[in-house]
Amino acid sequence: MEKKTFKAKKRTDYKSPDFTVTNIDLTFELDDTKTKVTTVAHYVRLTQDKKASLVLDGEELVLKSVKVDGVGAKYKEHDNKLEISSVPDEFDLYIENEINPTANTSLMGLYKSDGAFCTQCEPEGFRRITYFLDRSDVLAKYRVKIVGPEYGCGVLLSNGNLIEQGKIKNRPFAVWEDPFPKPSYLFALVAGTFDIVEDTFKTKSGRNVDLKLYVDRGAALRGQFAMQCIKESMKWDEDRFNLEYDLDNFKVVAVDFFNFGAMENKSLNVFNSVYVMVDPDTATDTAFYNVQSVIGHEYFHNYTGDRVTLRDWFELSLKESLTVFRDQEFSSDCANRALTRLHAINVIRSSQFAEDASPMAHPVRPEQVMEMNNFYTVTIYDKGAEVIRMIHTLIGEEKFKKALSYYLEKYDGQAVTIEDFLVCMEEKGEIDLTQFRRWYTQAGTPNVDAKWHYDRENSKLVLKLSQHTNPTPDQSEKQPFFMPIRISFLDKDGHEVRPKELSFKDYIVLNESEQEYTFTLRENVLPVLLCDFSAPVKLNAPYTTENLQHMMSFSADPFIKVDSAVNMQKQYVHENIKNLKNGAAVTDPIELISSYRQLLSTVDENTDLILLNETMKIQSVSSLMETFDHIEIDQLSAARTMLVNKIACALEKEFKNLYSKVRASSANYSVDNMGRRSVNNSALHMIVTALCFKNEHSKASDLVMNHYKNSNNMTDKLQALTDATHFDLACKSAIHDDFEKRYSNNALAFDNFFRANATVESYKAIDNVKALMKHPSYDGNNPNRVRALVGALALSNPVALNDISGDGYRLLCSEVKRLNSINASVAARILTPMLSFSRFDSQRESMIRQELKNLMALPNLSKSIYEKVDAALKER
Ligand code: B3K
Ligand code: ZN
Repeated sequence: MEKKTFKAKKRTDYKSPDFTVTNIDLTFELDDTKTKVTTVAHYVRLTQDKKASLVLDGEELVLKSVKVDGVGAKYKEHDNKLEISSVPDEFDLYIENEINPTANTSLMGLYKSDGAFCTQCEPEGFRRITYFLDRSDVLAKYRVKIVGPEYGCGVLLSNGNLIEQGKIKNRPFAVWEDPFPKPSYLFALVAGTFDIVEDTFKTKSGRNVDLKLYVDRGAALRGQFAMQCIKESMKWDEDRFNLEYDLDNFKVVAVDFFNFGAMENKSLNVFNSVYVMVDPDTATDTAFYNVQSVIGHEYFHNYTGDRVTLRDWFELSLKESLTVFRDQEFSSDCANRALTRLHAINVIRSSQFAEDASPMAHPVRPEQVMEMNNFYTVTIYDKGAEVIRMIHTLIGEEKFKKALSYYLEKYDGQAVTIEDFLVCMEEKGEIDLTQFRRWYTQAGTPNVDAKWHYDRENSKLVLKLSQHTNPTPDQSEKQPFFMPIRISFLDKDGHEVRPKELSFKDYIVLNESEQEYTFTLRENVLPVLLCDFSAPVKLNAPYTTENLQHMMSFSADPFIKVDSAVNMQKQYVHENIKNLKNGAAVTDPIELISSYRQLLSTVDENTDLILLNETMKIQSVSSLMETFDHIEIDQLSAARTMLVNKIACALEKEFKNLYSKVRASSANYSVDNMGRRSVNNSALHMIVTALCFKNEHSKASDLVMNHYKNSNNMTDKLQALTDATHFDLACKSAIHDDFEKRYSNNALAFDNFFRANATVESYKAIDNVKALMKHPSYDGNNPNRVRALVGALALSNPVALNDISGDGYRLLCSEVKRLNSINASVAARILTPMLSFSRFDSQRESMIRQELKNLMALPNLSKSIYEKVDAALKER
């Protein structure tokens, strides 16, 4: 059989469109299997070439009729295009076609989600609705008429303002008009029966905005928190960036079948229900925190994305990184700054560094793309947000705000590029970002090495920094990056001292391969580097354990505090992997234990519990993996387990004390309660770890059972469920039974059950996943279920996935194969960890290669999977 290949598009091949559309009138006659779509759009020729034909995009459409200015037109349908030749310079194009929402399992275009009609058009879903210039630089005004299905329908929604509604032959209809021109990827339609949570928001200029949140019937109470978050987001964007909402209504719909988190369609955001539906009984504190962040993110897109949009998809980071930066600032201001920053750093150091080290490594602005859905990545979103944060650090808050307003005003209603944004930042930020632009063009994680010594004669501390970035598959040579390194100094008493060289700022710039800096200081002052993780790099500094302890105790910077503990953990793990291999005695983490003991002994009502919890957390296997080029997964997990056991046993008394002392005041979510519960649950986990290590399983089981019984919220229940499952305690079956009874009819709550079982750190997880795929509450077509079960094994359980039997790989690939024809985006996402086989031993490498080759041979292989597997197999 001929090998299937797909061609990549290149960023530099961008061509402005030959035609544009000024207005589009869409009519939908909804039907489960035969929805009729009628389009009348006004096209205008932009190119000088009078002979150029109009070429439109379309996929899976049944074309019925095409008319140019009311007259049947000459056209050709080929390769997902509709080509209409000899068109005038300006004309109305009439198209009638049919689509089948029920058969659409890809969840792109118009599909049915649990009875409701719903659309997802970003990036290229609109072409699955009708033939169109489905590209982000064609901005048109939309008028949308929706005629409900014959069997009736609660609400009919689209973007903008409702201008008419009524009945046509017993079928309800509604007409919506969006006054803002937009690209097709921001179009949305939702039709179904929902409960509605209603509220209003008064903007700073005094306009009332009508807010509506549409949720599953009977679930309105679980939407209350999300509604609060909408209002909070609107207020925050006014206060921090002076951005006022621009329409009289804002609608959010929660749906159960959704490929990712949510979508920022103009004034009609569509959300995965997981980021809307929360109450203390069914959702964890983390879920509440995430709802706030995602509601904020989509709302903030109204300016950064919708009002100013993208020229083409290579520019995706323009809207995503800026909006992630904005949502992080929102969570920092409205929830907790340290927690938000530490989470963001963790995403970079575990997932993004892994992506940079993988065959799919790409710059924040990629140069070539085969399937755009593969590029909604941690590099484009999260590393991109770190790049925006560096600009913010370099120019400061005031200039950043000025530059952002300038950018949004200058390009309002336009489709622009990262370059346009950077020019605004340069102009209003009074900075030259020429070299800084390498962050957008070079993939890979920079390694920064630091050295220092004290020059007594001149009373100077001399700091030497050097940077080096390893090649990535797309680029063999890397030029030095321009980055701010935030720095502070601690004297031996733990006081912060400031040299005169840093009187106006708290960072130095590293922009060469090697650089030297001098600071006028007394002797015995410790440089504290990369405060707040001021650049997305791997820092290698010769800190002694004593230095790390000192920074952990005295630095005022939450990241430095936590990172000092993390560095001690890493030192221990690295050292003991060596010891394990050489048959040498395993060392004890004495210093780490004494630092933790010290920390725990000072806990009182003034302690920042969120920070305490983050400092005490033992790094996950996934984050530890990113501190190695070559991964020895069994040794790594063994060394990590030893570390947890030793800390748990040494500090059992302290954890018991903490467990009884720190409790949340109620089941409700608040940042304070989240901090309390996180410490209480971590303490429980450590006590259970110590008891199991000492073979006192029944004591552990009693403790966990009590924790479960006494819990009045999902956060605590989930901790008990997870510990019972992971330690295989006697109480496991009682807890499982109760959890199933309570939650198996609440899909989102029950995803926790799938996740807890899929993340057992051993072969057991593979058996669990296989068994639970047959559970009555499991639905292999729903992306949330797939992510909670197979996705959790793939993305959150490297130990089981990489089990030496190869069964983890086989299980994952059989799911990828099944999903290839149902929902290729989800399939390609969960396959990601298998691409980096060259970092593993040869036995695992050859098993993975074989599985990937089998996928490659699939006759109906999707472009999404082809792109990733091809990159992985050709790398070496
Ligand atoms: N812009 C959407 C993501 C669309 C993903 C398409 N594969 C949500 C967001 O980032 O806000
Ligand atoms: Zn976004």
